[in-house]
Amino acid sequence: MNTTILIIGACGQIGSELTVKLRQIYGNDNVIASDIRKGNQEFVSTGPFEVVNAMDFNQIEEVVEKYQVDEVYLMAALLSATAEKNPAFAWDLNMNSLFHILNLAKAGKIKKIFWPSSIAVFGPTTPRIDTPQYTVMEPSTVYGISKQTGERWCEYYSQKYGVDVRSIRYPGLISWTTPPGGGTTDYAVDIYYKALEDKKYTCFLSEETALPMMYMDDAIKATVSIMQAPAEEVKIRSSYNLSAMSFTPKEIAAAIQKHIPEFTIGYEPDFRQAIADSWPASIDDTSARQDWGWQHDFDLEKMTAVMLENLSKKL
Ligand code: AKB
Repeated sequence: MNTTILIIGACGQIGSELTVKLRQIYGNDNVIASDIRKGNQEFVSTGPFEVVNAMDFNQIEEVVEKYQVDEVYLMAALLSATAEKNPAFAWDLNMNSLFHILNLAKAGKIKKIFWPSSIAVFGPTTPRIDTPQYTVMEPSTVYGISKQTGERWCEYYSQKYGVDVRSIRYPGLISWTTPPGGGTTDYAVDIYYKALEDKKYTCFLSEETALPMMYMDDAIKATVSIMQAPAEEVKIRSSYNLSAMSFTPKEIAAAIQKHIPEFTIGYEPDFRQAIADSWPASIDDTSARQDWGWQHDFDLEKMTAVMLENLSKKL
């Protein structure tokens, strides 16, 4: 029997690549892409697309019923830097959308949910190096508070109502297809564009700010893999730590200079420095590796080569 999937937030940074991947796996007609507005990505015309406001329960329910949706990937969210500028809206969007999907699953209208969490669930009192799966969590950003609260609700719905919800704490994600929007880790995408276009980049974080990062192919692989894992392997129903690499702005600049020797970087930290300083520098993801076999493929060198090669063709 076919699995029918709805992706909410399909035109965003993760959603775009996830839609393409899931259509390859499950077939174009079985993966319904949706977003608040139609994007111009190629996938928009290769399969069903619906305009859906993630905050509107009725709209989501209508699409779920129309296509007899089995699984929902809820990728719509306001990220850390944007959320600080509009806390009330960030809270409404990030929480209401999650409740809508959890309640549809509780009512038996969908069978499985993917909901992304983030390293932002950790805060300044969390151990920063090799941050464990279970540790102090006192997030100091609106985004982090919404993700941490969301994790608690996921676990609650799983335990109380048997909802099959699966989640990953994404680190900063780096890709060349769709630009990210409003994150603190997004400098690590922008730097590649500026290296190719201007041969120089001014970073909004200081040179020694280490953060956990991941190439998008790895993030998509992890997402598909946790969703395809047998239910009993997914032992954690809040969210899994996930890790691939960790680097500072100075280190990514050095990796780029191996390909573009004339590239230079300067530093002008802004309000995003405080957000980065409250997050882990590196993550211990032993549980994901043990429970459902997570393995990453990309390190900083490999990712830099792929990013520069693809972006230079695109720009
Ligand atoms: C952000 O920087 O807000 C996101 C994240 C780490 O969740 N990329």
